[in-house]
Amino acid sequence: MHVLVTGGAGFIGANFVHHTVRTRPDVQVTVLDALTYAGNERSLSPVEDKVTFTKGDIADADLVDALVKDVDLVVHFAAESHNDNSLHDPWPFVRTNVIGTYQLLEAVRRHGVRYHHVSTDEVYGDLELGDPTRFTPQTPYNPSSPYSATKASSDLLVRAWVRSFGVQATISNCSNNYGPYQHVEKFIPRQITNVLDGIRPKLYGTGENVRDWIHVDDHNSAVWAIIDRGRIGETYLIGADGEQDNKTVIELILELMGQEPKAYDHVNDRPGHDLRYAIDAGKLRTELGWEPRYTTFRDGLTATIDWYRSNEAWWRPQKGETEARYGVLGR
Ligand code: NAD
Ligand code: TDX
Repeated sequence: MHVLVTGGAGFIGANFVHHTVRTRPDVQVTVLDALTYAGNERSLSPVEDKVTFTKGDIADADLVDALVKDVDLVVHFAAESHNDNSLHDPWPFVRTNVIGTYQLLEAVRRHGVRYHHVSTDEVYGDLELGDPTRFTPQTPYNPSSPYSATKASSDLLVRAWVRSFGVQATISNCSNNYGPYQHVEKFIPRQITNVLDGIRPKLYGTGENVRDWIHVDDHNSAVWAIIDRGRIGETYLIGADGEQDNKTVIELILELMGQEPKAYDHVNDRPGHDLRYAIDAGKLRTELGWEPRYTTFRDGLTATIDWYRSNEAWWRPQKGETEARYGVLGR
């Protein structure tokens, strides 16, 4: 099997490539990635002799067509992925997440190629604190930010291409990922690298917002379960019962890094900040028999802290520019 991985130099895509090389030596991997500020070719260095890398844009119809015609499967991770950036400048989100997905769908339609679409639980909006409700595949779409609205748009394009054109596609909507190779703009790596730099971690607003954390390797094993055994046209929600509020996560990072757990600052809240996400992954577990391997957040977080400690050369070049961007936002 030959798979085209879009966004394979980003956080989850690079981990997907590592996972695939490790667990499926028979699969040939080609990566298409534009190497935006969020992409990092060095994330693929450990597997560079096993992967073909093309630098390019998923919105480039000719390039996408030329790559898609030679593969059996497209797994689509490429996106503009950061909510804060989407509030500042939504256009790259519309271009990559909507138009880029459109170009991929047209190419897989032309060439009859199987397609898996990687999306987010944020398409469902948010939930109240303390509400027993969790997102299911039946939850109505209700995105809050330009980022989540463009991801919702892309999901709906996929559904329409399945129904109207018979495209062989599946969709997954996953909760918040953590693990190695995540850009330092995101919550967990930002705080770890702040502590390593002697900067106090930054908590948005009151910090009562809840995210449902899953280790990136569990996300990727679920994506493969869906590719292997998922039903065409179906949506699968991916989550590992990992709800934590942001305040608890920051305090845990500080504790695990040997600091005083209250040594953080409250900063300006994110406009429209979603309160709580929570995934019911029952369909994935019962229908496809998937189970997460990282069930203790504390252990997964400890390993992630160790990774950032040991890989300063990977994250250091991003850090100054990222904090400068946050400085402008007052966060
Ligand atoms: P990321 O920002 O770390 O990586 C995105 C990658 O896409 C980068 O390598 C970037 O260079 C590439 N890219 C951006 N625009 C491109 C374009 N026009 N053409 C080609 N490549 C382009 O993102 P991530 O966190 O790895 O997220 C990957 C996917 O998973 C996204 O679709 C995101 O919506 C989804 N997702 C992420 C999370 C999470 O917690 N991070 C959770 C659920 C779903
Ligand atoms: O410095 C910070 N302080 C803080 O309190 C940052 C960067 C974030 N936060 C809060 C905001 C959120 O409640 O932490 C939480 C997580 O923030 P992000 O890492 O920006 O993630 P989120 O907005 O929840 O979106 C993530 O999960 C869903 C990914 O970035 C998306 O790509 C994915 O779709």
